[in-house]
Formats: sequence, structure tokens, C-alpha cells
Amino acid sequence: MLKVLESRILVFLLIATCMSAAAAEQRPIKVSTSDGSINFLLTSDVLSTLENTSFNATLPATDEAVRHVSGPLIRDVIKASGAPMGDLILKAFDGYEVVLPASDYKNIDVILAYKIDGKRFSLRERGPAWVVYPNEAYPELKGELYASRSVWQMSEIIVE
Ligand SMILES: Nc1nc2c(c(=O)[nH]1)N[C@H]1C(S)=C(S)[C@@H](COP(=O)(O)O)O[C@H]1N2
Ligand SMILES: [Mo]
Repeated sequence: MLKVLESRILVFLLIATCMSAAAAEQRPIKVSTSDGSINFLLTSDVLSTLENTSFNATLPATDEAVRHVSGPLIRDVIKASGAPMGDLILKAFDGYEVVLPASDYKNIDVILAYKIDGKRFSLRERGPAWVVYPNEAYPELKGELYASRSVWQMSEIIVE
């Protein structure tokens, strides 16, 4: 009897451990509207259905080296969520928060980069996702204004 109970507890612990590991690894970005009508999770399953865009860019607050970044276009993420193309409040795991105007992601190929130089990057490497502007092809996108919208450790998007 005790053996059965023990093995059940063991199986439960094993499943719980696997589930929390998977959840921690995914950290899906939440996309919602400020009126609460849309609540969408950008899971890895959803991500795999979105087209990937790649380009070279420098990342703010790094060594300013040129990196190869890839991920879905922000406008495709918003489309996938079913939310209207409004201004975005971007939130990060470190508490950082900034507005990304709709005109930016409509007119510029801003991406939600999940890979830097071909690799996923962890929370301590400022992952799992970083908003990146194509600032190598368009140097006018360098500088403080666009740097401030280049949010790392992305956790949430609220569409206004
Ligand atoms: N998650 C997160 N992203 C962020 C920031 C931040 O504090 N946290 N700072 C922003 C600002 S204001 C700028 S100018 C650039 C570079 O930040 P830094 O030079 O202050 O490090 O990253 C942007 N992205
Ligand atoms: Mo900044």
C-alpha cells in the first residue's frame, strides 16, 4: 500500500517538475487588449506558424556589435492575436515598460527576435525575446528613441 502511494507521489512529482520546466522554458508572451476583449498567448506552437524575418542589427546597451536576429514581425504577432493594429504597451520581466506606436510596426519591419546569431537566448541573456528594429539597413533607426523601444526580456504586449 505504501509502495503504491510512494510511486504515485513520485509520478506526480515527476510530472509537476516536467510541467514547470516546460513553462519556464516557454515563457509565452501575453498579448491582450486594454479593453480585455483579447487574451492571447504567443506559445511556441503559435510561433512556429508565423513567418520568420531575419536581418542584421545592433542591440542597444550591448557592445554595439552587429548581430543576426530573427523572429516574427510585430505586425504579424498582433494580427495572429486578433487584436486591432493599435499602439502597443510593451512590458518586460524587469518591469520596464514603453509605448511602441502603431505607425512604427506598420511602416517598419520591427521584429520580436527569438534568436540572436542563430541561437535562442535565456532570461539572463535578456531573453527570451527582444524587440529589434532593422537599424543596420536603416541607420536612421539608431539612437535613443528607437533604442528605448527595443525592449529585451519581453513579457507582455497590451494593445491600446
Ligand atoms: N527590458 C528592458 N528593455 C529595455 C530597457 C530596460 O531597462 N529594460 N531600457 C531601454 C532603453 S531606455 C534604452 S535607451 C535601451 C538601452 O538601455 P540602456 O542603455 O539604458 O541600458 O534599451 C531599452 N530596452
Ligand atoms: Mo533610454
